[in-house]
Amino acid sequence: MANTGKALTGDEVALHNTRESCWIIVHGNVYDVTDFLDDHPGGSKIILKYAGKDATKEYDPIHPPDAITTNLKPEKHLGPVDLATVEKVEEIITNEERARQARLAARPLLSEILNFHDFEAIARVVMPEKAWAYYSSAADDEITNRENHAAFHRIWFRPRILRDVTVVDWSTTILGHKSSMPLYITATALGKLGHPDGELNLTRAAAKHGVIQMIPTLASCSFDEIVDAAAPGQVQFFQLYVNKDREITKRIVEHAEKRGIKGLFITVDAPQLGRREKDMRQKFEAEDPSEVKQAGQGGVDRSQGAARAISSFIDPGLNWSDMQFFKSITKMPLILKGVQCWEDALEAYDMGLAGVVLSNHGGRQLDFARSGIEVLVEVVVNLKEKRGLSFPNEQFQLFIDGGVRRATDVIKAVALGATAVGVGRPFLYAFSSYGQEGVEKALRILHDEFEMNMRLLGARNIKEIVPDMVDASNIHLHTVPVPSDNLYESNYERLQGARIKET
Ligand code: 173
Repeated sequence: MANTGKALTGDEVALHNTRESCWIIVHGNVYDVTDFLDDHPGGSKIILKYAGKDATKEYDPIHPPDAITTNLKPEKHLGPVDLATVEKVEEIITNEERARQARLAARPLLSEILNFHDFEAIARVVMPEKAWAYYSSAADDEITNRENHAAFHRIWFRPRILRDVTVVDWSTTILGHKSSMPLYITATALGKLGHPDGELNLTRAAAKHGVIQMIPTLASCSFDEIVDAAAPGQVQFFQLYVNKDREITKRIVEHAEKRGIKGLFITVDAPQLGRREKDMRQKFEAEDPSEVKQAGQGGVDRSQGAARAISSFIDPGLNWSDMQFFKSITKMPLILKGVQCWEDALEAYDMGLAGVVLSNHGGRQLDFARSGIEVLVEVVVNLKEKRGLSFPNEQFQLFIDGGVRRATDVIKAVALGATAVGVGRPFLYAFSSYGQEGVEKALRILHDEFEMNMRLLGARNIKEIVPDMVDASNIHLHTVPVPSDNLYESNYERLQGARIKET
């Protein structure tokens, strides 16, 4: 059926409610997804549940907004529906969901939240299970995920005393743009899984606190929505997943530049998405197991969790020679996100890029990749030795992300030469449990931590946070206790000691 331009009615759409003819409504538009059913990475079952109906509520949290329009041929876009004529989809609230909503309603006041760990603890129990699984999951045995945090424990301070620290100032510039702290909100996908306003929670809170937000390629809100929500003059960066189709990438990059984005962070650590088993298991439970198994033998693999399902467009062929292409299509500073050794940082410098993010993607890609803070140390040493650079450096900026939970973590990174650090999950947890106010509270917590810790360290401004203020001599030693391996250990019962028999 061709799009005639006249709005369809709910009754017309409702007729197409079978596998043979399946129409769905998303955001007031009708799509014929009959031929797409078997290609849907999330399986056909979930689409058929909404056949002939409005699927917007189910669609929104787990798809980037343009997923349906880019995946379906234009002739399958059947045009608008008169929403007044569409029957509301009856929401079935499970007992589990009811219990979750009760926990959400009973969450502590924001004033009782003292640190980032508190947000995480609350998020874990108030988020929908699927959303928690997706955000918190990491690759394989999640060793790198834990190491990201643990690595900061191997760095200790050497504070200076008897300096007048009445006034302390931790504001800085990132890629030449003012930031109230040496920290930015890094890119994380699918914000609406955690909260209906998704990434806009971050944009609005960032505006109030003068921090920079990096907009993800795979946001739940559209790129333009996020840019439109920014306050006048608010600085935003953009994280790019490079599409196999370079024309699409070119369009995205040019659009970002036109909309005023101030830095392009090209993700280079995800030619294939890592195995996040917590996320994958959700999928197994949600789908008809026979369908999942079948998919293993050819066809669309539906066993891979939410992230993998929507990442197939990412180009594993991306390589160094593509950098020339990026230089030719944009004047935005180019930064590689996901560099994991000094050799690649040096290469990026030699290519004239603006910087690198030393990152392992929040432990979500290669398990046993080292932490960003550890890699920072070797990058600073080698770029000094081989190119005479000192850090922080205006021309070639070093960033790290992963495991940051305290202002002291940020201060350690700055002391070791980073311009700024990225923080991802903690802000997701903050808005998943408290919306925009949660993110604002998280930023206020950091503010207070910076003020106190800079005083205690004897650093009055960012320039005074120098390498001599930290002892990172153990950073490369991975001899800290191996984090307990919960997956393995939970399979075993504890040995019992002598016990008094109950009578
Ligand atoms: O870490 C991620 O989950 C991620 O970067 C991603 C990539 C592709 C699709 C969704 C998320």
